[in-house]
Amino acid sequence: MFINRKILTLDEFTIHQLRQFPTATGELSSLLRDIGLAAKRINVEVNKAGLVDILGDAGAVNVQGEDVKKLDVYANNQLMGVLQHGISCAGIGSEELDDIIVFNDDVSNNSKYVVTFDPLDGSGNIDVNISIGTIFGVYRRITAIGTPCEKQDFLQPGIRQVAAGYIVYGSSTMLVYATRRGVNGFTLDPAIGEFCLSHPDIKCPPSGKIYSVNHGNFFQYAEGVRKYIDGCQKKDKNTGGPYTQRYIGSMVADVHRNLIKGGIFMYPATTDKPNGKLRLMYECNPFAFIIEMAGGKATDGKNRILEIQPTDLHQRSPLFIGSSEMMHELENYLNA
Ligand code: P6P
Repeated sequence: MFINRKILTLDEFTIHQLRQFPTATGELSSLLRDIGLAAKRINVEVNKAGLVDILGDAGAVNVQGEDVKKLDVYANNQLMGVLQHGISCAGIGSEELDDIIVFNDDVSNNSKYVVTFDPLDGSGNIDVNISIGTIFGVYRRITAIGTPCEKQDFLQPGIRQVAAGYIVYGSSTMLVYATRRGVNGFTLDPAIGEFCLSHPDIKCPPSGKIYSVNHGNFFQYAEGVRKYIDGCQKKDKNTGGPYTQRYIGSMVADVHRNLIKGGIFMYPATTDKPNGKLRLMYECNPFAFIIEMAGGKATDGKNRILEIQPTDLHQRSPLFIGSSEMMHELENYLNA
């Protein structure tokens, strides 16, 4: 009987990684598997979202007599649940919650990591069936093991992440995560209910032909940004233009495409949003870690995203992220 050992599930992959580091405790591998479990549960509900008229919208009671929750609340609860009942996480910071959640039980207090996440980014796109995603970042806590985690464990620069990743609920459901050993992508096989290694050792192409930005805000952008966007639209000696413009309005889908194909994604500061729209801790930092581990770059227009010292769990940051050569082209315009 032929057993296809080439297809590694997420569990097999993380255990294989663990075997290469005999001194590792396995906590990070266990945490990543926990997130994978939550992602599978979220995926089931996201795929049913189109049936909300039948199954009932948030606040309704479904046929099983359960309260139907908004999908992002459901996603938040799934992630919080698996992490609280795992062995690797002392607490979480979520886009859905005003403050951090300190799990404060014996097992959690003895855990090494804290996790920030946006449980369902782009959830406004659910009712028009556009891809959405979950984004997460993992930090090693700086307070003493054995004590409840604290806010300072979360407000660390993104360079202190030990892992980061996302799940994109699209034409297929993919989980991509980065550690300092590289970036790997796993596609959910519904037949066996497992994430299977489909994109090993992802590298962001150093250049590409795609630029992603909301043109509706064009006249609110700084002059250097507007000049770069012009350069993307025409043959320009300072850019590889003309490029193709692709903007889904769902960051996980846009950045995932540019990670695989090469490209640049921009959410600049605008006059309405002088600090940009995207959140540093659970949108910009995780993607900046992933893109840098894949060979790309991420800045706020001036500073490397991963070196920004956070002061608030929900602070926003402008974001420019993507292929290294395209980011270099952009910097020539921003620094002109
Ligand atoms: P705009 C979704 O709401 C989100 O946070 C990101 O996923 C997406 O890239 C961005 O906002 C879109 O914002 O202002 O262009 O609609």
